[in-house]
Amino acid sequence: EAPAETETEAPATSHEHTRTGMSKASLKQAYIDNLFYIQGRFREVATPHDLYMAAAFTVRDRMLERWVKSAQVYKSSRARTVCYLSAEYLLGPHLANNLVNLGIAEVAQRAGEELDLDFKAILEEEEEPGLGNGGLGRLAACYMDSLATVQIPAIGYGIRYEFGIFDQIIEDGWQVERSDTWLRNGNPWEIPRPKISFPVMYGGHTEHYRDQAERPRVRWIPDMVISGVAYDTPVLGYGVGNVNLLRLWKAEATESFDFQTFNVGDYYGAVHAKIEAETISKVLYPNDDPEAGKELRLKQQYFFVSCSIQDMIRLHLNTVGPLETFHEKFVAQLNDTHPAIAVAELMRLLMDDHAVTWDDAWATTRATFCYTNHTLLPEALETWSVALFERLLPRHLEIIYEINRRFLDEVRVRYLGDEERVARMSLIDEAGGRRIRMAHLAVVGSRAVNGVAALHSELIKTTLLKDFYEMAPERFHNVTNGVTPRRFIVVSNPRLAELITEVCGHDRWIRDLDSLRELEAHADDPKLQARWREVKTAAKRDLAVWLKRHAGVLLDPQTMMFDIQAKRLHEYKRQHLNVLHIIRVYQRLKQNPNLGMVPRAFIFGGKAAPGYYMAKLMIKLINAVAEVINNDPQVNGYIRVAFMPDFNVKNGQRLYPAADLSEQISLAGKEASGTGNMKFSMNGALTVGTLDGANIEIREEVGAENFFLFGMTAEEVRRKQDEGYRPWDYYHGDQELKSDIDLIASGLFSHGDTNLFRPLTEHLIHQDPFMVLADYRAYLECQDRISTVYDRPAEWDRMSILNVARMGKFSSDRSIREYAERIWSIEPQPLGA
Ligand code: GPW
Repeated sequence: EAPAETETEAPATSHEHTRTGMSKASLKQAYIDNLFYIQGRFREVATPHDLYMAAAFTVRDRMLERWVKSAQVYKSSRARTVCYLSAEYLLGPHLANNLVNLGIAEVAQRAGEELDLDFKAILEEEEEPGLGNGGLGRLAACYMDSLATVQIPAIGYGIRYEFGIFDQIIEDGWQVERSDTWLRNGNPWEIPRPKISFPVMYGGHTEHYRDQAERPRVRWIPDMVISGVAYDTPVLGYGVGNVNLLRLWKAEATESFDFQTFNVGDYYGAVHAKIEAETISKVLYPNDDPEAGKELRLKQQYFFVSCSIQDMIRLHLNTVGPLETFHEKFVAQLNDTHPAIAVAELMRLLMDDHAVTWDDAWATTRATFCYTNHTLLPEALETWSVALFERLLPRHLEIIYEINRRFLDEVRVRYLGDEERVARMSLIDEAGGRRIRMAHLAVVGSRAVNGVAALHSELIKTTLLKDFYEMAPERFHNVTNGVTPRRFIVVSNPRLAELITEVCGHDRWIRDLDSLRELEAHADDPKLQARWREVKTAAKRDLAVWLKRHAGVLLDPQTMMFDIQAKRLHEYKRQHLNVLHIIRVYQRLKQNPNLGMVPRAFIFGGKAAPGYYMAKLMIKLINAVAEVINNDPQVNGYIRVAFMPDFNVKNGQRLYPAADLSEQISLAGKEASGTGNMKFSMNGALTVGTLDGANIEIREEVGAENFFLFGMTAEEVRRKQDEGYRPWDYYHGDQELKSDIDLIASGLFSHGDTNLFRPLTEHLIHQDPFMVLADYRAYLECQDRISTVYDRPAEWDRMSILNVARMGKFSSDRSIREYAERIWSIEPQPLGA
């Protein structure tokens, strides 16, 4: 319950008590102080942004003592520490989350009211750090929250992109990208650490020499050196004293390098070098999968990896000491292959800078890293051309060659004469232009490898990394993804959180999500069902208001089922399958306007990679269908279509609470896990989904009877592909399917233009790599069952309550505990709040 409303403070024994008390009175005083002394404003002339900044500083001040204390305790106890290496952190707004994790959300709200502040407006004012593309980056952010909450000492390392994921606007139905200027007004959550900076080298050549002890050594003479400067953000655990560190690197020109150029009188050259250096952390690559061969991207990866590993070595030498114990102090988790160059970088630093032998360096390296794979899609598997490596990272190329030479010798000895296997397992793909396989580097350089959902981890073992699994099965694991209930229930759906707390009689569930099971006993209670429905309807009303304003679409939260698909636009995620269903319902309604059907709002959100033509065309198609349907008075009382612009964390928090139905309809075997599926379900949406990724485990947990399943299994997909899939046959074999696709092709949704969507319809009929047509009929039948059940509120509400009650497994706290126990061998370091 709410903290006692005391106006007295504990004795002034520390900074926290003299300056940063948690009482309402202290919060009010601090807020007014910050508004004046930090923003330099009287209340009367403060802008909304000033008001937000004062709130942010008020909260940040309250995190610092715990942060400094955590660092102190971790240092003196020489605690084993996880370093999470990730090119992306999709953090979302900090303010509300930090209030919740500090346990002062309610008292702060009351303080705000007494100061006559519009609390909601202040929260809205925050510009979110969008330093990620989608699931992978958001997972990193959830894991940072859970690491702190389950009290594991951790540092998140990444890049402080000046421009994060682009802002999406919709013009004439098309996605238009605008650059994300999140730092424009300053970032109150970060603390720059100009003294924590490291040189990062590129290019040049290597020299082999003998040191004073006549040992063979290598020196890398680069032709460019830049420096990485640390920017630190505290990450607070929920209801605990632990505060972990998110350390993001900003690229700058090195002073010495500047001066060198400056001294020979080349002023413009020096300025140019500065700009070139700063380019490295300028912008996030907006793709879910790698764009082939982009040199700047490789520079970014190496940039943050090199800074991070140098920082780890510095910390180790400062605290524990000898490098032989490096792997006992640190475990480094590679978030996909984006940081995989870390394997070669740690080898290089140990050998070249610290004179460690190859064998010792290799033992340390392999004991330090663990690798998480997040995809099986061939186009998303990262490779870099050997030529580019040679130019940019010549020393790393030598090291990778040597790792490979030694590794392939092991393979040869183990599998005598099997040269095909050797070629398959090589770190170098020799076919068609030599390329470095980053996943192989990550596997060979790691102690453990894991997938992100049970099915995905199985497929890793039987397909992508089969040969590696056969050689060392004990190194392969599964850790099913999770999401943080703090952000995705407490912050985003306060009404639901309050209702759950009331029904359970405690708020322990926020850190022990399994205890949501206590809701099960009440699933059939009509009184709870009525309130449950009220909470859902209120969230739908909020979303409807927002969508009216930002998408110009009017939805009826009272009568309509909110059917939502929100995720990156991708053919494998099959937003077009959803669209085919909408068109089917539309045609049915046109044929029979008196069809008594459950009214539905079809809501989409998601960004397309700027260079992904088909994904952008899918956005246009959704908006084109929306335009026709929303303006057709014959149907628009029953169905409406809305595209939420700029789906990001903030806007996601508006969607999840408002969903009745969650669309998780990727082709089986393609979505490694999915995490949106969990966020929706936690907020009481029922799922229509395939047996893909974590959907399978969600269905297992909530019970098959509380999940709307359709479509082929991964096994059936594989078989059909082997037999030779012919979408053409489905198109001609199903009248309704044909007529839905033909309606798109007819120009109905494109003002008569029969060319606009042709690439999409033709691709479906002739290629259909994600088997939309094969799953179409099953999807429609499933959707009809869904409408039937939605018409029986008691049944639906019961299912919704049971979904929430059984979501315990999908807390990222559980995922982190599994990593800690099974992969990292690391113990919590409890610190009291
Ligand atoms: F290609 N994922 C992502 F595997 O969001 F690297 N971006 C990416 O670049 C990749 C994966 C990568 C997603 C997966 O698609 C999703 O299924 C998964 O839930 C998520 O990563 C977190 O594991």
